[in-house]
Amino acid sequence: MQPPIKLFDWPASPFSLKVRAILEYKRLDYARVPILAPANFREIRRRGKIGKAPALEIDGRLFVDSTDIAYELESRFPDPAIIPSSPRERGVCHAIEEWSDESLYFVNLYYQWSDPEGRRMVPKVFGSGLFGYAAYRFYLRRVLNQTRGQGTARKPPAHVLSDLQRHLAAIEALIEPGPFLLGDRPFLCDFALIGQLVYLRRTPLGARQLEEHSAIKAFVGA
Ligand SMILES: N[C@@H](CCC(=O)N[C@@H](CS)C(=O)NCC(=O)O)C(=O)O
Repeated sequence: MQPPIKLFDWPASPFSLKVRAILEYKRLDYARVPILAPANFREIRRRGKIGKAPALEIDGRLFVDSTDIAYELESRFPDPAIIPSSPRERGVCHAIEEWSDESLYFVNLYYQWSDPEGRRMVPKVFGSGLFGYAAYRFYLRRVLNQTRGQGTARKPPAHVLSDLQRHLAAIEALIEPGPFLLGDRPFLCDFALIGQLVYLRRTPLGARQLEEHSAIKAFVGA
């Protein structure tokens, strides 16, 4: 019998998307707990310590950070595997996952939260109530600080665009011959990258850039 699983979920987050895709690939039942509801928001900040989404509760134990969540799920539910068995493929999978989570993510954040076209979409996600407005202001400040601190939001728009185009060219090369990054089965690196690409595709500029990459569009749809 599978133990109960609860996903503290920010539906739009690329990391939540990554974890949901893994849970579904492993055919696990889980309940989604929206973190933007006030009580859940407080609970995740109190129990998760790092205050980020997603977090996953299994059997009453809470795991934070999508990478740690993925490894925990792999150790409890190894079939189908999301970590390659060969050491070299494991290394490549880890490097691509980290690049996707820690580098590509900031370019995507920029196109959602800093770029004027993307920023206009954000308040709708938080709803119209007072809590939604306060949460929007809180996260706007936080995300702008993060993208400036990391460096992406300090670059002029043309510079960020050339970063994005370099990333997309690399992704296109990495998914050849496909259908997945390491061959015929998806691994953790695929779930991480697909989460980021779905997030990017929701932004106006990201969607336009992806139009020029039919192989990437097919990969995201795969
Ligand atoms: N490395 C973390 C990143 C998680 C993350 O940055 N989540 C964002 C949502 S996309 C978040 O909770 N941001 C709010 C914050 O930084 O306080 C993971 O893989 O789970």
